[in-house]
Amino acid sequence: TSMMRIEEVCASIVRSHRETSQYRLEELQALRWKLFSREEVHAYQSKSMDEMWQYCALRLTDAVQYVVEFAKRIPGFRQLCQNDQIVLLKNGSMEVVLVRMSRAFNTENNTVFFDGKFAGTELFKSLGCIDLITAVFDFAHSLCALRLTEQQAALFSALVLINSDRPCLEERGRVERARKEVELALSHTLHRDNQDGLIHKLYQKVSVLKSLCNLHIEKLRWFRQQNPLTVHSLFPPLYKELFASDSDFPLLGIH
Ligand code: 4D8
Repeated sequence: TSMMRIEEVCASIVRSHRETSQYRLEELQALRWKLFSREEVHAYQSKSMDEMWQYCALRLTDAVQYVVEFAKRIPGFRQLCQNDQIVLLKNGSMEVVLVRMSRAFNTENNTVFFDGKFAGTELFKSLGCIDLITAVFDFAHSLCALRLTEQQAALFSALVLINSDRPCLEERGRVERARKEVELALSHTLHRDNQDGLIHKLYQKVSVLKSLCNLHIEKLRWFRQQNPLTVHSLFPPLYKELFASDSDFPLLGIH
């Protein structure tokens, strides 16, 4: 791979990230003072578990859709066979949402931008899985501590997605080659920024992401046991396809 190719891949991934982020970093920064009031937090806490799950599934699916769009614009992704595109998105889209969450996270008061204002963990109480929420917030906090630039965050997101270790890939070699390019682009950027040490810290984060996603799926199973009809009839099809393994909806937009 030539230097020019690496620069090209780099620029293209950064552009894709920028074009598919719902909010610009400056926008989120400017909104940091907008916190939910005590009464508003109480209103979320008073929702039924059912209602809060539905709402969060909707918000999460919205964020996932932007990640699907990001994936489609990563060099090489659209050239993979449909099976492999779906495998990568099924396994990686939630991970990228959690990487993106750190952009929307305020470490000064441990709040995240959710539904128009900044919210702490207590707002999610009625979900009944505060351990998941706390773990997700802790992760956002630790990723923020790395102080990634937008460019680094973009390349790290692509690296999380183009993972050739995912089970059930049909053309693993092609995924490996696409991944190599992303890896080169990331290490090139880090080297230029004089931050070669960061790469190890980023690779450590990958395993945390995996365990968080497993915990989310475990919680969904637990919720579905109690409210099977809610999941079946009221959750977004894309959410079910990605996280509730037994459904067979076509992944939106991948054809
Ligand atoms: O840019 O799309 O506006 C989280 C969801 C972020 C989950 C969203 C969420 C995000 C995960 C709602 C529920 C991260 C942004 C807003 C909605 C990612 C938790 C908080 C996006 C970045 C912050 C700001 C609950 C957006 C983890 C798990 C899901 C269940 C259904 C229980």
